[in-house]
Amino acid sequence: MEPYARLTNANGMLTKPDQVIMRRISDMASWYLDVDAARRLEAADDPVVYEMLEVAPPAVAGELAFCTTTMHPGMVGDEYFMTKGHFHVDLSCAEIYYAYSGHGVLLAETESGECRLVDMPQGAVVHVEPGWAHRTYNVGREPLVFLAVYPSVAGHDYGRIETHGFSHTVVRSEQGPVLTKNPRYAPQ
Ligand code: S6P
Ligand code: ZN
Repeated sequence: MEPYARLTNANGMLTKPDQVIMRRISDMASWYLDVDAARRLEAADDPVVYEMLEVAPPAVAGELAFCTTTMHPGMVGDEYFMTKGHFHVDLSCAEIYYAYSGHGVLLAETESGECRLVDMPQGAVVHVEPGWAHRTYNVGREPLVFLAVYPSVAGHDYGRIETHGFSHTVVRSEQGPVLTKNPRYAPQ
């Protein structure tokens, strides 16, 4: 029996997605610390930041969905290219990430603003606990590809991140990627 889908080696994308979503700088320019730098990138060539390929069975209890994310390397000012980040609509839903190639970090945060940074080098398996919002940064020079597996009933709540932000974000430093406070964070 053939596998349901394959991660192709060149770019790590699933071979048979139900849904493909591409996010460019213009989809989230105002989410970066340096909005002017993001707008300049948008005006230049509006680069693709990441692509998501999802296999989504019906949203019924017990079912699992999975998704590969391919994040391109890049910076907006000193901040690494990042995903939008989300809470699951059903806060009881956890998630597992597997880092297939490249080097990322995962920023996870609770509703009360407790914040954790998890290293995601190639081969890492990361458990996103129920109730934690999560966002990924590509902190390497190559594309970052990771697989996410989550209950198909989880749902994705981007609105709360758009309105409140994360309390911290991840920027380049001489010591490597570090957390810095988000001055626009609005506690929930
Ligand atoms: C889904 C999982 C990932 C993200 C993807 C893009 O629960 O966390 O597949 O969807 O990495 O991030 P975002 O925040 O734009 O959905
Ligand atoms: Zn998720």
